[in-house]
Amino acid sequence: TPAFKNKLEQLNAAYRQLIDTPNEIDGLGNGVFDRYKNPVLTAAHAPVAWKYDLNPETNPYLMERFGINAAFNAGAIKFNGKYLMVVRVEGADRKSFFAVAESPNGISHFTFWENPVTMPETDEPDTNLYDMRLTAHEDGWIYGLFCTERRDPAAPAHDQSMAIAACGIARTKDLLIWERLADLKTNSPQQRNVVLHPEFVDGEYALYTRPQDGFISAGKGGGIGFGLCDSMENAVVDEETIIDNKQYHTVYEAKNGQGPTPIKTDKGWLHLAHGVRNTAAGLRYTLYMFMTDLTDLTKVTHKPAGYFLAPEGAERIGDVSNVAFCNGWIKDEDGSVFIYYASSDTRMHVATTTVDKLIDYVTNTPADGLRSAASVDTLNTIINNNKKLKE
Ligand code: M1P
Repeated sequence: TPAFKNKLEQLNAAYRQLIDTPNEIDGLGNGVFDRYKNPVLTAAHAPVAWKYDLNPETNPYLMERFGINAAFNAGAIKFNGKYLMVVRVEGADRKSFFAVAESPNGISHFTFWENPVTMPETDEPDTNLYDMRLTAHEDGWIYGLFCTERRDPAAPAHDQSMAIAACGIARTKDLLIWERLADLKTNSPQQRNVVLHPEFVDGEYALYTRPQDGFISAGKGGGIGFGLCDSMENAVVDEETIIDNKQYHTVYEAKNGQGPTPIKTDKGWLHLAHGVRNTAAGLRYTLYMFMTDLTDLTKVTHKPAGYFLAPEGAERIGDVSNVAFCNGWIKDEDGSVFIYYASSDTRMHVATTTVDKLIDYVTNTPADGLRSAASVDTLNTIINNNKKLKE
């Protein structure tokens, strides 16, 4: 019918306009990174052909048959000259799945590939999958480590929210075909935010983990752990050493988790992580950074005080408000860094910087003195040094 045709034209035009929208740096920034005016990916970026049955016979009202709720917490990698995100897409049914979106420049025109990722299941099917970290490992595979969530078999009938989170593992050469491997085994009852280090360590695979006692609460766990395993097929980490713990009265007081795969620099490994604290308004997630030693990966050599990036303005509002989360960044050949962060479990943004700036930030920003008086001392040092410049 003309009405069907007309509505479809409007839907296609709106989609095209969104994908074609350029992006630009927003404001002066803080010298460390630049934010951008537009999010790089949202639920509205889902192709029309995902949401609608386009056959007028079976969908005469041109209704959405598959609602897309959010596009967030994406892993990222540069592949064949394109900037790719493996996005956590969440449907109206609350299930997340992975889908690849690609951009020619890293800051705009992100377009989903035609089909989402078909992730093979293990013998114990996943109820929900999310938050993939991509690592191009020196063994030649691209690994995707993600959270697989299933109902806790010990949950009583009246409790339909008790869940167990574990680390799912898959590998690929082209991001199209994925080989699913066995879930990671560790000693922790719950495991999220697991990330594969890109290099072998003494011939073994090295993993950043996040042991925790409950599905939401960290309990005795909650820090960023580090462990080794001899194979990614039936991967087992017997021993986790906490390299970066949660700490009283910091932005990572309640729990923390490794973000994307660390970036190697000549000064050390750059890490981006999220820290969580509890407030009267609920959990607040911000991003922070630290650096580890080039040879001893368990040694944190530098750690600036406080957050690196916190949700701002419209970023503060979404399905789970007051959340900044990052599990993907790309280091380009020229030293530029594209940080893909999600806001409030709803949409994806980019922040750009360089490896040199991140090294400067991590090595020259004062550490947390853990007391108000120490913060005032730090501030006075800066102010008084600036006064001397005027003399
Ligand atoms: O809702 C905020 C985040 O909560 C979880 O993060 P963490 O494991 O550190 O608590 C995850 O579910 C993450 O996906 C989500 O963005």
